[in-house]
Amino acid sequence: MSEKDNIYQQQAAQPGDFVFDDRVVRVFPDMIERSVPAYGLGLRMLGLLARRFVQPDSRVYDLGCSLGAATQAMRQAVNQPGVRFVAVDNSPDMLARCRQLLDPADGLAPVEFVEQDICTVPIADASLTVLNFTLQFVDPAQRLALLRRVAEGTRPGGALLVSEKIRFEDPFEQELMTEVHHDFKRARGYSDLEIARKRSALERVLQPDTETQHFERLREAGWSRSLRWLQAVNFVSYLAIR
Ligand code: GEK
Repeated sequence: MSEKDNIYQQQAAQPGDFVFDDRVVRVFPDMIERSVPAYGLGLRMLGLLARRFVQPDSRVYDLGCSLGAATQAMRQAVNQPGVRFVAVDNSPDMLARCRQLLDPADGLAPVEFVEQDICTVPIADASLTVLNFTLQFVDPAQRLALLRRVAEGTRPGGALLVSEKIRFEDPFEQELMTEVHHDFKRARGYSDLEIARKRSALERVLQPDTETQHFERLREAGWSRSLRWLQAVNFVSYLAIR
């Protein structure tokens, strides 16, 4: 059971840069559910996408897996034979908890846990790779190379799912979507102070791209088709096909 996220409630908490440490791990399910509109819907739909795109005897990568929610949604949906899941995260605390939560003896497809930077992890024989709200934390200068490496390690007909917080080119749209997102967080019980502190903690760590940047980079990285398949306010999910 996840604890309630009150990390930014205490007056003493001076936000440094946001890090995925043990304190975040303990509240993570509550934090992401109350911060990312349609996070749960995206996971439920991911199961359906996995059933469509995962190929027999291939690998499925969950890059920046956190507590393994996307891996688990896909494992529960996929019924193709010989599929192996690879769950990667560079936060030791996250991955340790992920290992505890995913039962390797649950009768579903096997999972390999890898504690590594997703920018260096080998990708091979993939039919589906998921970057569910992770690319936004990668150094912008490394994003293209990462997507290219994933493309090179993906079978023909395989897919990539990239969910991200995005930035809008139009200042009016950017401001409105930011406000609506803050309204969403307020409606889920976060105070104005918590919202402001989290925003400042994420400022240097989470660097959102525009939709144009996403589509152009996916094309340059070798993905033949890409499209937006889900959007809730400024949180968008793209599907790219090899
Ligand atoms: C979910 N996908 O629940 N290498 C490896 N892991 C990284 C890197 C990196 N370079 N940068 C960040 N991470 C999950 C949610 S959370 C999204 C993903 C959020 C990891 C980081 O440690 C964290 O666990 C995850 O990416 C981002 O479907 O907190 O907004």
